[in-house]
Amino acid sequence: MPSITTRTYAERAAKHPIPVAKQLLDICDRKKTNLCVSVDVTSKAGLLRIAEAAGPYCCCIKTHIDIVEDFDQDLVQQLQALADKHDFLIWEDRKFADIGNTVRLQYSSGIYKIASWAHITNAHLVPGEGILTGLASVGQPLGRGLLLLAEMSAKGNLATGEYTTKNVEAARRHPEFVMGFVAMRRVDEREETAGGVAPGEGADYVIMTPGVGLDSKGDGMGQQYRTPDEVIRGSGCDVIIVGRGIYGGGDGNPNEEIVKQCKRYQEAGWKAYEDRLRQ
Ligand code: S5P
Repeated sequence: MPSITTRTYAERAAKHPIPVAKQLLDICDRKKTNLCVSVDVTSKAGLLRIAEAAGPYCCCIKTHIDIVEDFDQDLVQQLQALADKHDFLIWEDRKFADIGNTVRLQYSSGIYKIASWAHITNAHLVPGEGILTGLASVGQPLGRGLLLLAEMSAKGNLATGEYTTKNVEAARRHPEFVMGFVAMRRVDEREETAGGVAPGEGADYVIMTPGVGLDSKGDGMGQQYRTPDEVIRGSGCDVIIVGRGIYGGGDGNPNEEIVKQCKRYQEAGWKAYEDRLRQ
């Protein structure tokens, strides 16, 4: 059985049991992009402007909806319309981290009603597996997918070693809902090799990787950047997540600069994927 990293996005999409993971892999194949753009701006107009500019070049737009000062339901309706128009998924980077009953309510209710519009969200395993039961009770019936933060990009983070392995083990016990990991490398194959599951025979997890930048190595606040080639070809991850490298920080670059940077990262990410398939 070939390792996951030697299969194309299209081959993986064709066999993927989780509809939203299948959809994401299909978009990567169709649009020839493994770029997820992280839009971390604080205004509704800024978020929509950047999503409109970046939409044609990415497979996914990642939001931090709780930083938007003038949030309203119209924002998510407009974002959903852009997702349909440009063929991308929406990932709300909520990083849930509480007991099952609390995250169930945080995911479904309140002002944001995340589950009603975000195709993907993510969670920490710190509270134990009840967090997965709680989130799945809301997200699974809606066809949503979850990423576990098995590793993180920032300097000195504690998501390492046995904690990372526990994330992969927990994911295997929730195969209908956990579609993959935020991680810095192919954490699932390391576990497969160590745990006696032959590479490729386990579930197909989508590895989405932040800390990607072509011009900078860090931000002075702990973030650490690697290149698309290091992430996709070198470490076997599937999707690059790029924030400030594209939107530029603050209220965001002008549209022409966003388009230019999107094309640059899309091209670099796709070349790294093609090089990986040839390895
Ligand atoms: O380990 C992580 C996990 C995430 S989801 N490190 C991260 O940086 N992120 C997120 O990715 C972070 O919250 C931010 O939204 C994005 C990286 O942004 P950038 O501007 O540094 O590219």
